[in-house]
Amino acid sequence: MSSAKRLRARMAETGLVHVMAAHSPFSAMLAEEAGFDGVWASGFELSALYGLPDMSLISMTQHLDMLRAIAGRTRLPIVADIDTGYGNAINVIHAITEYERAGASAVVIEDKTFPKVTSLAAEGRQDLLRIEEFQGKIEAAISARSDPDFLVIARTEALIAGLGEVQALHRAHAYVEAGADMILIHSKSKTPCEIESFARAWTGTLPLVIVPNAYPDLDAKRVKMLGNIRMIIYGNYSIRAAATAMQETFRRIIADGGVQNVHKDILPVDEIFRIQKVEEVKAAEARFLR
Ligand code: SPV
Ligand code: MG
Repeated sequence: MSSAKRLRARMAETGLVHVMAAHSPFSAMLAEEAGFDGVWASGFELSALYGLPDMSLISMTQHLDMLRAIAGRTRLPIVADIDTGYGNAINVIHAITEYERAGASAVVIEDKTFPKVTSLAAEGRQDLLRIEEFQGKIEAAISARSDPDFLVIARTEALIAGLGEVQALHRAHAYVEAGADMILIHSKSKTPCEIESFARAWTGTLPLVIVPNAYPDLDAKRVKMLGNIRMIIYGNYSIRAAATAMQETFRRIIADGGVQNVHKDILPVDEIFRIQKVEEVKAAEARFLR
């Protein structure tokens, strides 16, 4: 069974899948161990990993290379964040071919203009594409996939751009018409009200995807009550968690003048060995090195 088919099956079985952001194979392996249903190859996280803002600065090749590496070390389905699709519908065709081959199970493509500005930035420049043009990009994506289970998720940034619910619903319906498999509705509102209101007003046939980065109070219990959200993407929690731990540890080492105190509060090396699956390599050594 393809990983895309597994992702669809999991969604059908549980009604709601939990997808954790990953910026590396290691973070994806931790997400798998923790019990997530999939990983989000986040543009924000990979940009941050390179020390860059999420503004179409990292290339498709950089993102693909990381996705391929992630796919090599986890069995979890990967939802790829392809931003605006790296250009027009022709770029999208190329991107879908490459992402599918690299091991993605799904892509999320957003209706902003290239180069994009990260969604959560205060007063970010948020220009949206004409609806017809974005419909063309969705149709191009659908036509380019080879596995019919590969998911094309259309993301509208209408709420992010401040255009309101009516425009967001209008765009979402247009993207259903274009053949998308799911609709991602994004919001930077600090409370879940905007997303809950959209979900209640949504009469479209397709299920919704949300990214509760700005509105952390919308937990799975509340999401399930809305009834039409099938995927939660924890969009920047991996890099934020890693950064929290590194900041704290680095500060303490400087303050303490050494590692004598922090060493007991961070993972022992043996635990890193376990996650790296050093045992497998040792077994291969015992068998093959002569
Ligand atoms: C990402 O993780 O790259 C996203 C989610 O697209 S957000 O940064 O909230 O736009
Ligand atoms: Mg992104």
